Amino acid sequence: MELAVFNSVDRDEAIRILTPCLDISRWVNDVVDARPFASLDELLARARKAADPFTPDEVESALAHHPRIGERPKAQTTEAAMSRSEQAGVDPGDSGTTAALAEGNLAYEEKFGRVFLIRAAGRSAQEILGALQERLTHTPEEEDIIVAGQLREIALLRLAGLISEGVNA
Ligand code: 2AL
Repeated sequence: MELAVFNSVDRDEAIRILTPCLDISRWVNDVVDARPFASLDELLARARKAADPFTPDEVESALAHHPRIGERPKAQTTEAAMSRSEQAGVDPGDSGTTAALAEGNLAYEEKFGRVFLIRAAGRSAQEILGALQERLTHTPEEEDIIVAGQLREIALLRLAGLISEGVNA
């Protein structure tokens, strides 16, 4: 969608467009109400600013929308399609890596009480597994910072993938 279109759709439609990037209504409303944007850079800068910091409750609720790495969501929603495409580097046919990821996910959930979250786009399954094993050694406080950063990265990549500058920008 071109930025000019995003700038001009009604508020409800703009909310509907942004929500699959990051389902935190404070963030969505902040970005939607800052329209119109003169450039994609300006939109992304605002989106980044509104995503820093998150409250712990915001992180919690946003994480509920992210499936585990290695478990590609099957739903026909924009959000599920984005997650599937982000996990393109994880081959479900590679049973060894899939099993190691499943085991790591479980260990992470037991230690930190929430799903392991990583920006998967552009990362191979081996890289993700390495990051998971490294992050298992962290303290909860260290992980709080990393998880918020990964949520931001995922949201901004999704947004940049949805909105283009357009020919007249
Ligand atoms: C995800 C997801 O859905 N997209 C992404 O980049 N990472 N999930 C996750 N548990 O890290």
